[in-house]
Amino acid sequence: FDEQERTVSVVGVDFSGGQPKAGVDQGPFQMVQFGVLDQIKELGWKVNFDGTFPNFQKLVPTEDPDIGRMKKPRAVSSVTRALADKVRLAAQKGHFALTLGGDHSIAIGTVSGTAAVHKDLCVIWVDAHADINTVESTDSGNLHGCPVSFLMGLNKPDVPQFEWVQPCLTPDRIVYIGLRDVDPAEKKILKELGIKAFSMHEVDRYGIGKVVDMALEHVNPHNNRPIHLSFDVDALDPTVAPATGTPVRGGLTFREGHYICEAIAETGLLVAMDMVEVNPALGDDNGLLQTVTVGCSLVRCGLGETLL
Ligand code: Z70
Ligand code: MN
Ligand code: MN
Ligand code: MN
Repeated sequence: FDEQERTVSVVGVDFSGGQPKAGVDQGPFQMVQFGVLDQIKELGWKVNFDGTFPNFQKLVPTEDPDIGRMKKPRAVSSVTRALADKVRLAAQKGHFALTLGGDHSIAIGTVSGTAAVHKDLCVIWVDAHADINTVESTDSGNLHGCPVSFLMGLNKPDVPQFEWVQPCLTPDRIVYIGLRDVDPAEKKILKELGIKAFSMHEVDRYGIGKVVDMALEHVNPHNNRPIHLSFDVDALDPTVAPATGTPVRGGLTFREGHYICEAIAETGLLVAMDMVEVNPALGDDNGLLQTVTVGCSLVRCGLGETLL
């Protein structure tokens, strides 16, 4: 990024319709209230923030019955579609696109938006979950468990509500870090498509430094692809980030999470980041503060904050 381009466009997505628990739509308010925008400015970025709230809630239809197994398909579709436009416009201006969620279904929009501009985009998906269920394979029907299947065009025939989504990800251009709660049907998809995943087992075995090296080498072998980092806060251990909808024990430590963001920022290739699944309504006050704090500091690391 040159001087002129060091602008970050921040989009707050007050949306929870990709999963059943209320409160995750308050994640962006909480991170903004905690001061994430000023913190980013202190790192030397110009911040472009559309602070109008409700930002996306207003797109949620009052009637949204299930379609097949999918829950709230119209809400997820219209919110992610509008979000994709916002992120695309930010990326077209050469801005870093930072999206504060909201549940992880919103990545249908964020990755669509960056991929429309950065043709050779690769994605690093940091999560306890693979979020690659198809509309057929999902047991829960919660669309935050499905965004990757839409981005890869795995739902055939097209679901009419999501026909606007251009398949923009190939199996070699996504890599996972932090997995530990993957559905059997998802394991099958990952195997069949040969998608690289570093679960917590690999983090234990190789250490986070080596895992991030291997992940980058896999998804970005020539160090020339723009990177989109989609960070689900539930990748972190629940002792570090308790205020999230689906905490799973045995996750990334505070430092492992930060190391991932630092090392990816260091490549100079990061063009977009999502920070999702921060749910201030879950857990006690301390857990809330801890989770919002860690969400903000992961964002700062993604934007280049270093220890020295
Ligand atoms: C499960 C599903 C999921 C986040 C839960 C869980 C998906 N595989 N993702 N929490 N962030 O419902 O499809
Ligand atoms: Mn997720
Ligand atoms: Mn998750
Ligand atoms: Mn389509």
